[in-house]
Amino acid sequence: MPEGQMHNANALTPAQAAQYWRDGYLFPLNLMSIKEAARWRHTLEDMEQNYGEAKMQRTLGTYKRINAQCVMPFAYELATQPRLLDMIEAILGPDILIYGAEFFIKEAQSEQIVSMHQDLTYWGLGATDHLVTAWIALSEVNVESGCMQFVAGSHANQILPHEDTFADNNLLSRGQEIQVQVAEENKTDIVLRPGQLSLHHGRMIHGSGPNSSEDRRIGFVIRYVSPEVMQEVAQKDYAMLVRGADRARHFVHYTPPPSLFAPSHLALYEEMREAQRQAMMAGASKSSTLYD
Ligand SMILES: O=C(O)CCC(=O)C(=O)O
Repeated sequence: MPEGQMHNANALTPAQAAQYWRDGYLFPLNLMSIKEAARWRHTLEDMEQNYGEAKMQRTLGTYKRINAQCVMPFAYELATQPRLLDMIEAILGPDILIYGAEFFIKEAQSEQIVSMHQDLTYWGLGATDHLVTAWIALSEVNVESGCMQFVAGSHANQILPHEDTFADNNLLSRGQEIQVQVAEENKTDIVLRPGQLSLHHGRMIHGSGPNSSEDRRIGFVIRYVSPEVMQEVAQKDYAMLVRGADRARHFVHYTPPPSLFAPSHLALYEEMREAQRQAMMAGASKSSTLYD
């Protein structure tokens, strides 16, 4: 095994893993230097500047927000850094699939928010414990720029009722908002410097406020699952095996993208999007710009 690929059993200490299971989240974890984070940001922004919208079936916003790992090699690369997978292994065990990866970007001085919600509400994956999200900061992430807020211990709930608001300034696909009041003092601000990350459980109650800073707030977000997770609403679902083995085979596997927006993977992207749309938009009263 090449040196850089060696698994590091100490990526999280047992105490950190226990803290994740107790609180439903863990932060801040150091993944890369500020300089390295700036390099990934540059790769992202270079793609944004050179995107030829006219030639593509979907807006870049859609490709950034849904399954970026399927069409952007650098997103796949970011999501499979050995040190990051070591952290995930400490939570999920040795068999790891990527369910999805996306960029959550709030432009400078923007009103965009994410209402308080639980991720698993509309994914069709049940209320599983075997899904963890890594949220990597590629810019300064603080209260001013609209960091996430988590409610410690809220993953102990099952999936609670949500209401679809479809609000224009809400970054979620249905603008879904949890129907429980969360007291301000129960929210923890997830402040991260570029290159740090947080982990959160699929039932964690969380959201984020507007970005009133002068810079963009950029998060790269990856959802990892272990093989026992299963799609229960859509007819089929897709995931990429990135460590260990998948003996359950609940997901259709696929290979990493060979190049940016490779035709083979754009076709696959459409298949995946259609399958996942069945779960994401089940029972919705309106269509969503992300899943129109
Ligand atoms: O980026 C944000 O502010 C929210 C992201 C989020 O809800 C998530 O990653 O689950």
